[in-house]
Amino acid sequence: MDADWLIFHPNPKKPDLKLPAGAVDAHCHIFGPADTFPFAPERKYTPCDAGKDKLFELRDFLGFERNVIVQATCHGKDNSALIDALRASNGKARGIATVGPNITMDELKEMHEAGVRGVRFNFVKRLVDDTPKEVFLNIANKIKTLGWHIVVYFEAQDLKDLEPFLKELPTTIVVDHMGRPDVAKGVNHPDFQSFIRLMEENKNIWAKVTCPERLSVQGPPYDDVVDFGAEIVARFPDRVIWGTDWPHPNMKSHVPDDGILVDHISRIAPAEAQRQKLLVDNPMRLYWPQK
Ligand code: 0GY
Repeated sequence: MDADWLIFHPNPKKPDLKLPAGAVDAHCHIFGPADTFPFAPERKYTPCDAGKDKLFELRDFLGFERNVIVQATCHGKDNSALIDALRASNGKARGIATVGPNITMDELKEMHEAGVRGVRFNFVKRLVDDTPKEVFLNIANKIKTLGWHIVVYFEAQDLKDLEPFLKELPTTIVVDHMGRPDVAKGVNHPDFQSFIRLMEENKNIWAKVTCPERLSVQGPPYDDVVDFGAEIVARFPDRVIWGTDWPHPNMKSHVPDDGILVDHISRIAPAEAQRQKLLVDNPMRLYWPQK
């Protein structure tokens, strides 16, 4: 593990917020354990172990029923730890994989059978090397045939350059962490308003109203991030999902308490009807659709 790695919170508080029945933690990861699922040689960080058992324990403790596990960049394109967790979850977890240009339809179908429902395209330079847009488009055209969607991770300053590419993607798109706004600039700054406009103009674009701990300048309880999540939830109640981001890769400022993160939901989604959509109806539509 990296010398400055912060291990996830050992004993988070019990949330004050009572989650609706069937709530989904729709953004979380697992790391290793490395002796069973070694980290990828091309990784940009080496985390602590944070395996499926810990994740499922946290799910139950916080009051969630289901997880969506997103392949972490430290595992590169080897999705074995993810698949293993999905298979062990008794149908209570779905996955977002990372795949390369040579992935075959047979491999994708096998992942689908395990519970994968999408791929992630990552544009954050400190996490991954560049992938040509044609490679992503080619993957997009393969996975759309399975009804999967695409999760994209980028930072606010990169949206302008990425927008034409996002418009070419043929599936539902889910943007990680609200497009990572610089919260010091406020909700009215053109960068964040560009993201709002993007969602207004493209009905296939959803947002994860996640990671106040990552975006906050002030730290817990993340007052400076509330307006950002609240604005997106209020404007796009049917296209938002939420997740803990456990085990919180690359946090440097502090170790977030997952119970405090859950309590933050009541500030960005103050109405019960909003929370029902954010935590249950929307993620269920995306990851466990009724046939
Ligand atoms: C997140 C954010 C980060 C890391 C990863 O897959 C990853 O390594 O997503 C980050 O460092 O900002 O969504 O967990």
